[in-house]
Amino acid sequence: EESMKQLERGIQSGTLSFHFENLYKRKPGLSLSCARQPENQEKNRYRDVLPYDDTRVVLLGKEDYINASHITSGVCLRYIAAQGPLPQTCTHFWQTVWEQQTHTIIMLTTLTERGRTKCHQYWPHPPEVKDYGHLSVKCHSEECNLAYLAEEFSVTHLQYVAWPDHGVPDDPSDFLLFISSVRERRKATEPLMVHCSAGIGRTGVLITMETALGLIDAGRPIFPLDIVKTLRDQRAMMVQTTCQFQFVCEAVLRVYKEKEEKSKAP
Ligand code: PTR
Ligand code: PTR
Repeated sequence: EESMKQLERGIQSGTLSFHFENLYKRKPGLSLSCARQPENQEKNRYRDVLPYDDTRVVLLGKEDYINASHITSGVCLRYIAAQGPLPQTCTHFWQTVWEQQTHTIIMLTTLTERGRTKCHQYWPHPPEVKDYGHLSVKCHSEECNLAYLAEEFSVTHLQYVAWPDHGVPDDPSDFLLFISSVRERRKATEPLMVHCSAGIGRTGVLITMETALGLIDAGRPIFPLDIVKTLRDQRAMMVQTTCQFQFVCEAVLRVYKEKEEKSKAP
C-alpha cells in the first residue's frame, strides 16, 4: 500500500515530524468568543485551551457552555473531546453525556499527576448515588473498567492510567489493546466521549489512532498528518507534542504491518 510506504519513509526521514511541527495549532479565522465570556471563565480548566464557537458542544438550557468540542473524522466517526471536569462543571459533563447520547466515556488522565490536580473525580464511589443536576449517577462496579448507571441508561467508563500529560503511553501494546477494547464497545452511531486534562494532547492521540484503525479496516489510505489537521480544524491543539505524533505514526505502521503479515500467513 502506497500510503503505508509513504508513512514508513516519513517516520524514518523525519519529514513527518517536520510537517507536524509546522502545522497550525489553531485554525485561523475561527472564534472562541463563547469560551471567553466572563461567566464562562471559571468553566475552563486552562485559560489557553478553549473550544471554537463553531464546534463547541452546546448544552440545552440557558447556561449552555462546556469546554468540549464535537469532532468528526475518518469514516464518519464521531467524538466529543472534552477537558477533565472541574468541580463546578461535573453537572455539565453528565448533561453532555445524557444529551449527546454517548454510552462510552474514555478517560486518559489520572486525577492527579506529580501532585497536581488534572481532573475532578466526577463519579461517585459505589454504592453511593450522586445527583449531578437532573441526573442521578451510580457506579455499579469499580474494577479496571468503571460502569455507570445514569437514569435509564448505562455508561461504560474506561480509564487509561499509565499516560502522563505531554507524554506518550508507557507501552504501545497496552495502548493498542486499550483501543481495541474501546472499538469493541463503541457504536458507530453515537459519539465517543474522550477526555484527559486539557482535552487536546492525549485525547488527540486517541482519536487520531482510533480514526486510523477505522480507515485501515475500511481499506482506505492513512495520512496521520491529515487526520491531525482535520482534528485541529475542530478543536485547537489536538495532539500536543512531536513525540505524541511520532508515537501514533509508529503505532499505525505497526498495526498495518501486523495486518499484512496475517493476510500473508497460510
Ligand atoms: N495557545 C494556542 C496557540 O498557540 O495556538 C491557542 C491560542 C492562541 C489560544 C491564541 C488563545 C489565544 O489567544 P488570542 O486569540 O487572544 O491571541
Ligand atoms: N497550559 C496547560 C499546560 O501546558 O500545562 C495546558 C495543558 C495541560 C495542555 C495538559 C495539554 C495537556 O495535556 P492533555 O491535553 O493530554 O491533558
